Amino acid sequence: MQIKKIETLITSPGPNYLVVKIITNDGIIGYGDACLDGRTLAVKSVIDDYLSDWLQGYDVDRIEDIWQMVYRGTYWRGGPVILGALAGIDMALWDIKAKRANLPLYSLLGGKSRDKVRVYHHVHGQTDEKLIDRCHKKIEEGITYLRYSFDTEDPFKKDVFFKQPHQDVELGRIEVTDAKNEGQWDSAAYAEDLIRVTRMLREKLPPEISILHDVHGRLSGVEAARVAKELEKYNLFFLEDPVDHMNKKALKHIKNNSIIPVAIGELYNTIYDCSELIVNQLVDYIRVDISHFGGITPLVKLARLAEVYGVKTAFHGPSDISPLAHAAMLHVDMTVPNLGIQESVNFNKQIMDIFDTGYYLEEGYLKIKDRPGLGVIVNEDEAKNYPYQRKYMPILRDKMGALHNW
Ligand code: KDG
Ligand code: MG
Repeated sequence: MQIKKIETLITSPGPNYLVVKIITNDGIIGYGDACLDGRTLAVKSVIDDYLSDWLQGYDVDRIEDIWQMVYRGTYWRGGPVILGALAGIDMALWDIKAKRANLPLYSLLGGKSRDKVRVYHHVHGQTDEKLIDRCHKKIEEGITYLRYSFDTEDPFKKDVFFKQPHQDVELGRIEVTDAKNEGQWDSAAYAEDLIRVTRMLREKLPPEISILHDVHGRLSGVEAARVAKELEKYNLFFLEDPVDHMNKKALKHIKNNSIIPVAIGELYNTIYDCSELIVNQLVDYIRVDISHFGGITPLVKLARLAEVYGVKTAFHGPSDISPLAHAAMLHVDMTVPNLGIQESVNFNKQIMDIFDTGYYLEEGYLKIKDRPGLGVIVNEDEAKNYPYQRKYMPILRDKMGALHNW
């Protein structure tokens, strides 16, 4: 069976979602997710202008070979744009393979290691009261793992707030429509507030509720090591991206100075970018993003490598990747023995009307319906109602006006 056609479609029922559609010569359709927040059109161009003609006629069964061809055969390797395009194609090919076998994808990956997958959701509060309130709402929904974020008031200037732009995606999108609207940042104030808010949450929430925080690469090595040491006593499930993902040596500093579980990964694009962290056990949870990492094929390889070194998975699952990506990760989560947790979101109604997900949330766990393939039904007519919207990623600047990680 051969690839007859590769198409892309963009739908924007909130975030811009880029969907890859592969049609085989005998009419089977596979879908994949190639979303890349803020660079959607660049990924679309790689697929439409470089890959779709080239891959026409290839045997759909040869997923690994097609993956190697696109990754190594094109000579210029790496980066989220190319790996995003490859992810969409890889997911669509796995969708086809499992549909042909009339099996849910996890069955081809080794079968179930568990019946359901534990998830964490985001909670954000501009004030302590709002944050606690939001936590209670989530706990009522059955969510027991909460990733918190908060606004920090400038200690020197009343009514100026340092906002964490990766905040609770259910309450507001990350992208901005005005790129010139830049935010302010002060790491010292944030670090103190992080310690204070964590203490407050631990005091006010029941002890069985797990809390975790995403630093989003905003601290330096020494700042992060100090914070990690302070937070040790509050029993965090993990501290995510405590430093910039390329500052790998700083993770050693953090590990040498605290026993806090560390999670990192959403900005790595290949296994070659992060395998040393696993092998040297500088990370406890590896949390790459399937849509920026080349799809299911490398995700499974990474999970297997992590298993050997006792590292768990906690794949990146924000709302800026579509339910197709969430479903694909869930199939991997179902099968790997070393699942830690899955980041997840409640998608809004417009998104759910386009993507009939094939999975559902029940008492804080995701469960999968045993549909063939990824199990997601894509309503293309509905998708057309939401055309592409131009959006940018946020920008933060420190008090001297220099750019800061957000
Ligand atoms: O588009 C960027 C988001 O995917 C990212 O900021 C979300 O850090 C994030 C997370 O852990 O969900
Ligand atoms: Mg993150």
